[in-house]
Amino acid sequence: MAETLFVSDLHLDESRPQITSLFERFLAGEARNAAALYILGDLFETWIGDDDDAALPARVARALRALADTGVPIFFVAGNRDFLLGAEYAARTGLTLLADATVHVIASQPTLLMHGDTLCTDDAAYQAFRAQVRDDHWQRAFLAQPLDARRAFAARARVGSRQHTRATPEVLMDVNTSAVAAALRAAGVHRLIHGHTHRPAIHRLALDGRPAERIVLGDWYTQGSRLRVGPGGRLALENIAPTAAG
Ligand SMILES: [Mn+2]
Repeated sequence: MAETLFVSDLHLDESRPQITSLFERFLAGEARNAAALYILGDLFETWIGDDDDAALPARVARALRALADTGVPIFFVAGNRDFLLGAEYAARTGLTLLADATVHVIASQPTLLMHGDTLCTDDAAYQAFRAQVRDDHWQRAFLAQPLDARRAFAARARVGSRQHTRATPEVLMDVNTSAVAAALRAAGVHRLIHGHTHRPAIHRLALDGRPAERIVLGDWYTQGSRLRVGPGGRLALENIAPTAAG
């Protein structure tokens, strides 16, 4: 029986070609045997629109399409970097777009799937920024700008994000435990899988007197990382070593 695979926070970028290669090998290798692949946000470091004519989106589209064409379903939840990834790129690659906080039954267990940024409720500055850029009017106005202007905005946003990360206490950048409990309760489930914080772990917790789990996926800055869920629900959260060939 096939496993279900979860990844997030690859932050694919022209500056880390070896990570793009690692992801291509993952898609052409172990992902071929998966029951499904879930990408829970921040696949790309930046996303300025599906009409971006840069080389990286096209390269990644070819690799995703090759996997989709073998019949492996690929699901995508947007992250805080690639929330503008839309229907056009999904059609090109074979991705199925999911709303944040979707429940899918994984290995017989209803599982809440999120990027994770909405759980970081202690970071008020980020949540204000998020509300702005997730607004329909803001997005339409942004996407109406020429590609060069959008690239310049994305570059400024990255600098701002780095400064914010440096200036914000670690504890504020992690999930809020009340927000986690509220999300699980609202969904009526006892298992949550998310990314975003780059703090890979399997947390066991108690929710209203019942055991629950929160699985945090790892980032792909210097290596790969993925969660495997076996048909019986067994969890394996592991790194994928980069190869010297890059
Ligand atoms: Mn993120």
